[in-house]
Amino acid sequence: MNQNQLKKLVGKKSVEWVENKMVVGLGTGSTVKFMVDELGRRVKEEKLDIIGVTTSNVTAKQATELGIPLKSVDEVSHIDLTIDGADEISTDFQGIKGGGAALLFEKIVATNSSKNMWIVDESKLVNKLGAFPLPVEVVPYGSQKIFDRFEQNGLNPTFRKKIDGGLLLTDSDNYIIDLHLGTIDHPHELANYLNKQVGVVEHGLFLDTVDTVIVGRQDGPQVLQ
Ligand code: ABF
Repeated sequence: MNQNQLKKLVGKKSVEWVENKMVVGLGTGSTVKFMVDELGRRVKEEKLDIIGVTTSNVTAKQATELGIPLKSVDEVSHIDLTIDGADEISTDFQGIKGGGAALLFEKIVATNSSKNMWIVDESKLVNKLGAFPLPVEVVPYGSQKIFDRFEQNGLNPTFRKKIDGGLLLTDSDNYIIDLHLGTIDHPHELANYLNKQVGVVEHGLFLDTVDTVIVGRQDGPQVLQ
């Protein structure tokens, strides 16, 4: 199976954990797209009675088109399970997310969820985080000062650009600075440093967050807990 088929495999598999009356956080990305497709099928064909809470305009559009009822995170009392993708997952279940520039809303939904599940193809599993550039969402005002400070500290920053070369804006009209670190030896220390930087809104280190990971393997979906 190719990468896309592995993503579809885990996207479908993950929906087995969704039960009637659940409030389900819907992540962002191409793997999640397959999950939402399957969720929409179950809502339509099995009359699955759920509420979706989205993390991006892209997912909201897809879910709406499939007839999945949606509410914002502030309109629900709780989120039973959030299913999302990830860019990297280390052997100790730490993650980097935000390749899709939706990390802020993804982390808001994830931190308000009773359970978090990540669905990935096997290419996302790494021994140590860092090969994937770490996304950091920053307020535009003062972002160049943050960029310069990251550069002085050897964090190899780049501004996330659109195809036309302009700076990408997140759903919250912020910028993304990606840190090209290679390896992250102490992710909790790095997260603490980033959390202290005035102007940093959020970062893509999702630490001590996930409960279950479903990995797309050639011999089928592997459930890790
Ligand atoms: C999303 O899942 C993002 O945080 C991350 O970038 C993405 C992974 O992308 P894909 O599933 O398309 O590989 O939650």
